[in-house]
Amino acid sequence: MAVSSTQVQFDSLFGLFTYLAVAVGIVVFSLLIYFIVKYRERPSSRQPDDTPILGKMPISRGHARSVVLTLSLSTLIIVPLIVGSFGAIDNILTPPQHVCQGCAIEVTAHQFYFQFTYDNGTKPYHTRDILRVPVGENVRLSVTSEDVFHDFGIIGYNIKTDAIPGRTNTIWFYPETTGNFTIQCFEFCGVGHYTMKGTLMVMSQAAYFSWYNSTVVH
Ligand SMILES: [Cu+2]
Repeated sequence: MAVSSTQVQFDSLFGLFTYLAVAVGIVVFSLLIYFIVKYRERPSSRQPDDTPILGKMPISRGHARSVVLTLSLSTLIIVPLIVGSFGAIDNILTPPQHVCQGCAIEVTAHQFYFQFTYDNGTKPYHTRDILRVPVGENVRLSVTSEDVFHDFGIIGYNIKTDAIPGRTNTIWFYPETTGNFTIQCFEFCGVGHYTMKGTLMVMSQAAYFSWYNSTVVH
């Protein structure tokens, strides 16, 4: 089930990698088994003609055709993976210019929690480990850090980015379904790293905007 734009994109890319890897694996292991059986040692076996022998010039093999074939097949497999990967990176690193009021949020990492600041200045304290967003809207996060390197990640969304002091990394996503998802720091940042968790709460638009409009700026 689709939960967010990023999850759909990365899952389909992961699927492409997996299917191609399985296809290559089947071909490689089938050939391996076939050749093991075909060229097994028998009483009648003799050395192949091109066996290297000390003191003799090796016979040139001239397998240009298999080189061309191997290179073309590898290229055919690798090109879609490269194009898919760069497409996904480009998509995730190009946030929409305009997001709705309430959909641009700053994420500031601290040892050991994430502080979320909404675009009206709201900075929830008592529920500071909850990131609220509306379903069905593009959401843009500007991620930075106050102290050491952290990494902000949303597990179910297959998305994360580094939180680095003095630098802002921007990511975005489009939540497809309401629900709660785990936020976690993905970079060892000190003794409390394991406690550095939060919850992404994807709310219905009505519930989100009534919460957003009820917030007061501290
Ligand atoms: Cu951390």
